[in-house]
Amino acid sequence: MTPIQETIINKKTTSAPIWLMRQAGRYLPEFRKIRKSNPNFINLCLDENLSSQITLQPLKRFELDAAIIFSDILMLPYGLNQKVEFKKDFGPQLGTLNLDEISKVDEIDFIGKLYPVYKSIKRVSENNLIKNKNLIGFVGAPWTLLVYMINKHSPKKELIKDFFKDKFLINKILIILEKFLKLHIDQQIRSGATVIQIFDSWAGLLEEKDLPNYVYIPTLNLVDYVKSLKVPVICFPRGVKNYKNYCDIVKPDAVNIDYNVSPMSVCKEINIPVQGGLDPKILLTDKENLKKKAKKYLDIFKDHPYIFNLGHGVLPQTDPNMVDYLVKMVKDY
Ligand code: 1CP
Repeated sequence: MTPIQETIINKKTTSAPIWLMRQAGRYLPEFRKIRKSNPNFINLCLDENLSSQITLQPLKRFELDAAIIFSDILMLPYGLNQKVEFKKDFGPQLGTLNLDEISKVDEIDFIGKLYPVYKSIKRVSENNLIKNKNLIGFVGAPWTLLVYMINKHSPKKELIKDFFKDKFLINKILIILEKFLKLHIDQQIRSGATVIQIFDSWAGLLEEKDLPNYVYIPTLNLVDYVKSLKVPVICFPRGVKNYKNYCDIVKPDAVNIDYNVSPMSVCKEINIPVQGGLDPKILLTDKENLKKKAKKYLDIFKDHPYIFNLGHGVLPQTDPNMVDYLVKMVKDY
């Protein structure tokens, strides 16, 4: 068993494995070099040679326990023929959402469009650097994908007016998303992904009363599906107020917490393995502070199955030496 499987499946607490969200990304000069000559982000994700190289870049530098495949949650709407572009200093920009158009897409079309992602996963899984480590496949949760597909760009703090106006459209999209998210998860696992993480980055935009319809039920369906494939599933419902309720209803194998929740209360209230929490901004300060803040999480979770990670992705302005320091510190704890 890998260290992450020991933590999630055997509930081992003797040492915390570590990987970081956005560990392959703009803070690494070797990534920026590739990115510079590949201005089209979607095409970069679809280049199996480059995307597998990028996936492995952080493993060459740091003693991490997992790689996360270099792709994006928005490859799913792309696979459904909605236009997706990543604009510099703006973020994702999606095209018109045409229900007739996306209803026409079948499994063969979808797998055909995303085939390079699966080939890239296969390549990484065959590389020596991933031996006794996990390769994490991922999807966006239905709610978060719905947000991008209808809102068309990052909601930052709020949704477009009238977001919920067309309930018929929303329900149709949720049904289509469930089908293709399952397919995308299945294909990633068949290609070599050994853990699945479900990112619900915009769960925090919903009021409590809307969580069952848009977050709990659709995510529970996916979690049950991943479990049926005998692969551990980690959920990250960023920004939800009550992580305990979420875990009780959605029942993931592990939960990633964001940096606004109190790790102490989570440790007391939640009895499944926990991942993450540290504010990525701490990596922009100094080593002494980083050590202090990281140690806080390790101390609190010392008798709880815990995977070290952040409360959101590594920021582009992070110094790789700080990441190196953090990984070593967690390993030596
Ligand atoms: O060079 C660049 O400008 C690209 C930046 C970048 C990267 C490195 C984007 C654009 N996506 C990715 C890769 C990515 N995205 C990974 C794999 C690499 C890794 O983690 O090491 C993963 C797991 C994601 C997941 C993802 N994409 C999420 C969920 C996690 C989160 O950050 O909340 C979301 C919301 C996206 C959408 C997305 N992709 C990229 C951007 C700029 C955004 C929008 C974020 C926003 O709306 O504010």
